[in-house]
Amino acid sequence: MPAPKTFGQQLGRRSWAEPWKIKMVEPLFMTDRPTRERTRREAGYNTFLLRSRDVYIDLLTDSGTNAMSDRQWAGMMTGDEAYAGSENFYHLEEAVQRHYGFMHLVPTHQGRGAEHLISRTVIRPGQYVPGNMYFTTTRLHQEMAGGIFEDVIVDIAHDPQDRGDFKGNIDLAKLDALIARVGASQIAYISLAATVNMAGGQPVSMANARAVRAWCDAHNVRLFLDATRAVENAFFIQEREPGYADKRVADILHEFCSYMDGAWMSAKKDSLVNIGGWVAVNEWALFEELRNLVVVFEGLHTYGGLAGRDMEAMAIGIAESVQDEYIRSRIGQVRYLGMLLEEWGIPMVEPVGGHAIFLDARRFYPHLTQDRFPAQTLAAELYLDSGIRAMERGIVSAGRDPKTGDHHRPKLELTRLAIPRRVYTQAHMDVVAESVKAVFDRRAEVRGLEMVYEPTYLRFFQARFEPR
Ligand code: P70
Repeated sequence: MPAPKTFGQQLGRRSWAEPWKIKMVEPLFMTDRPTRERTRREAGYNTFLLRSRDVYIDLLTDSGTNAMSDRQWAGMMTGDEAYAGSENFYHLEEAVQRHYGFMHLVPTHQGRGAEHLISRTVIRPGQYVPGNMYFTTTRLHQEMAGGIFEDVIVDIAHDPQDRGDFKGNIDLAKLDALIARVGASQIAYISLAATVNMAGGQPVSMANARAVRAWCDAHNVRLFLDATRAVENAFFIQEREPGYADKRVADILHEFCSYMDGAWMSAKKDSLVNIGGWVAVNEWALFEELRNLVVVFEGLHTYGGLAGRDMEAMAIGIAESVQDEYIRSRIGQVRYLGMLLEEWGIPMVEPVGGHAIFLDARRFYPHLTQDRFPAQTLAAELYLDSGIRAMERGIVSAGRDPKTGDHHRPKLELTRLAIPRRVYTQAHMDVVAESVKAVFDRRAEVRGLEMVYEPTYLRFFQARFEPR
């Protein structure tokens, strides 16, 4: 047997490790294959309908699944559970002002609460909302407020094999074409997400943010950021964009946000907490509207549906999330898994993005048409093989066109392996990689699924399937 080598040695460099150690552990349980055959059938072949106790390694989402630090847990104990004016609200406000740079903050229970508020206050029915690829809840709230989503992301975002550095960028020619067609007054705002979840966690460059800002100024259109994974986006700018290698991620994030009129946030991702969100803007009049609406749907404007302790954990999590060594190791772990899979020829979105590996189910199962739900099928197969839980991000997630009632047919038919922050180790990544490989090796035997129950809203959460 040749001498074993660490991963770093295999790559001809020194290995690195996470900048934290583990203080508390939570046992995992492995089920056997006959049990998983049953549990996946009972869950209608939909990983959202599995019980977590039947899951081994849970890569359903990086949302709310983060491990908090000892400081965050200590912060939880300082929760000021006053109905109004909680001290923790002011800590959160200060953290958002310092790191994201927005003046006025409205907390919400999570991201979609914030999407609801901003969509309702800024969209007039019939207006367009151009965005760099849709996100499920974002688009639904825009549509429920009467808006019409228009995809203005660069074309390469739809090509899993294009290795562009900034596949999340907005294509300004698409914005020009839209404005020529409908006029500036018919554009509610530009909806910019960084990174872009549905494109594979792909980043937006600083140059693009700056150019979109200039476009917005020229046409008097507002620009709002989905800041859910903007810290991860800042890491890619530091790594890839000329002039940013020597800047701190914290400073890059601040500059990026300075081009925005405001932002909404699902803090359950970047901010290293299990629940929480916010919307923040610079305009006072808009803030007043948001602050007024939050009391109808979420709670008073100093808690927005959260406990004081949740806001404290978020305030501390924000400061931890912008530390360079933390973010490098977070994205490094995603890349480690990506490197193994790439080496073995597994089809996926490249380059690997910030929060997840996105397997390319079209190339994984070339014999299945999109009507056989290849990405849904792949998630069900992975679960059967090892109890690993992934998420469909293809035709099921895309839903139906509200006008025609037909399926949206996204070019990207992906199965996402999202990596929770500070939760799993490199050994878990090895187990995941080997399971993906085992499923890939058996790909020819797979026949696809049929949808037998379809809910009205965000159907992917509760839809049920049967094997073909
Ligand atoms: C995920 C989660 C949430 C999310 C997001 C972006 C870029 C807003 C939100 C909403 C959870 C999820 C949501 C819908 C379908 C599947 C999974 N993404 N913007 O796993 O925030 O969940 O806090 O309401 O990624 O990607 P929230």
